[in-house]
Amino acid sequence: MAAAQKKQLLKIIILGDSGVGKTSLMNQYVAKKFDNRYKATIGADFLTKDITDPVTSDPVTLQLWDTAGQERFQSLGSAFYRGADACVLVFDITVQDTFAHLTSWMEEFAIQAGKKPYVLIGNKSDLESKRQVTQKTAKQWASNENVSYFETSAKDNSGVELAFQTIADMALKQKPRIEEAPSLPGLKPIDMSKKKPAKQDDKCPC
Ligand code: G3D
Ligand code: MG
Repeated sequence: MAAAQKKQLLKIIILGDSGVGKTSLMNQYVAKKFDNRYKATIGADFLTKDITDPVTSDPVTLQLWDTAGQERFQSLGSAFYRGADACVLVFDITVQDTFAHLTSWMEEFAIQAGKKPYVLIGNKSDLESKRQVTQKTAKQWASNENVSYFETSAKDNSGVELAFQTIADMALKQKPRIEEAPSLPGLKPIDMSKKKPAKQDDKCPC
């Protein structure tokens, strides 16, 4: 019988101002595998999507965490961020303020989750005539922060798959593989270099 496959779990959170399209993007990405379990205790929704690790071909479950609207008050609570492996930071290309607030979202993520990969999404690319943030400005911000920038439309499903696939790949690369998991807690490796040398005058009974 074949050995059970190891399954990696990645927690990816989606951040940005209210109305930028976070929920729409997640629904669009997950589409065919919708899981709307509501986490009443922490006030957040997550959806799951199964993908395959492009390097090992092992199965991976993406757990995509959406807010339940609390982002209006910028208080998502530590449970939302806890254990996050990566982040998708979203603004709306038609609303300048949502771009101006990116830095504070990014800083909050860094404080709460530590140094983890993230990507930047400029959403609503179908509304080109209403654009307030140029591609050049957004790309410059992303380049300064050393992150990838994607323009998407959750409405016409453009660029969505690529953006989420990219962040999943980045998160997988920085997360230890299951078979590389650290050794059992409490067991320290023995440092042989610190072992006392045998005394010269030891009487050997043999
Ligand atoms: P949020 O989860 O970030 O708060 P939502 O944002 O996903 O709830 O989206 C907010 C509004 O923007 C919704 O419209 C939604 O339909 C719209 N929207 C989301 N993504 C896009 C997009 O790519 N293009 C366009 N044109 N609209 C988008 P309503 O009218 O329901 O408030
Ligand atoms: Mg929402």
